[in-house]
Amino acid sequence: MSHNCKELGSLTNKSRLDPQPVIISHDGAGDDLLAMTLLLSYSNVRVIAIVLTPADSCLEPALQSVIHILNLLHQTDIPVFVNSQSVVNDFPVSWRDQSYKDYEALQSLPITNYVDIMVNYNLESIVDMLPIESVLFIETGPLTALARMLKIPQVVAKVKHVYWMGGKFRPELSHFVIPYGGDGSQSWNAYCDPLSANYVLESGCPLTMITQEVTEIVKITPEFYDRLPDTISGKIFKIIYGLVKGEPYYRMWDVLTVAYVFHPEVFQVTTKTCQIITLGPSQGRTLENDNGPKVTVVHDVDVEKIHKLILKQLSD
Ligand SMILES: [Ca+2]
Repeated sequence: MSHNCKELGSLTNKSRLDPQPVIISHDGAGDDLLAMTLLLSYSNVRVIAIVLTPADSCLEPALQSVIHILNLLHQTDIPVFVNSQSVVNDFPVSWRDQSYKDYEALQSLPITNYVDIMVNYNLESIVDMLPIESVLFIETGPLTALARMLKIPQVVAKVKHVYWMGGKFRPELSHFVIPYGGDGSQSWNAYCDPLSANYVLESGCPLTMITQEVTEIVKITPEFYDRLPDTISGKIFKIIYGLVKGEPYYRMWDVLTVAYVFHPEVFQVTTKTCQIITLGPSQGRTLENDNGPKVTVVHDVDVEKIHKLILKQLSD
């Protein structure tokens, strides 16, 4: 716990003068759009780029949703990079199609003064966006794009910390979202691209996994939904969560990942050494291994407190 608190403590102190640069990379689902929305509400960070991999989404509606939200939040100076490299194991088509419904629903929040946003299809050119300071990377999808970026020496040299929604260390606690073709021992974001996940794990970059275990205990409760504020950010949450809040399987996966970065004090973490299985039915599994790289594993959270903190943040 202390390691991460220190990390964020220094972020918070520094932020009063100089917002911490962050790159968020996501895979375009509604949950990702909300994670991005929440991140953009914090004034102590500076989002210098958004990277979109259409893994749990279809590219066109996901990209248009990102552009729509950046316009709604008047953050149109943030460049968007599209990573078109395919993943290994695709998300189910029915999940990806949800991105059309997300985009359609967002149209109920019209844009008054539309501003074009720079969309760059050459991910390697993200080096042009790198600041002098080190950068936090948040990934709420498979690690495909991040592995690509970490193959660029200038990017690796800038990584302060990587936060990833992925990893599963106690498969027996996970009773749903079993990947087809997999044995259920892995998180979706790892199963989707095990080779990239393994590349990032072995890159030597400091890595925190917001695991399947912790995300599975945070639901979108009626109390949380009803208290979403009437701010622009709150309305975006209301619209996207409004499409799924009745679904019994739905959890706060990617949003929780961003919330962890800012509120680590209400989470429980531990340190593990592990490897990632890259082949066979367990591919994507994070398996404890004494000889593997050390990672920070987020495994529990005070649900009531994190709900309150997110609601407060969206109210400001
Ligand atoms: Ca995602």
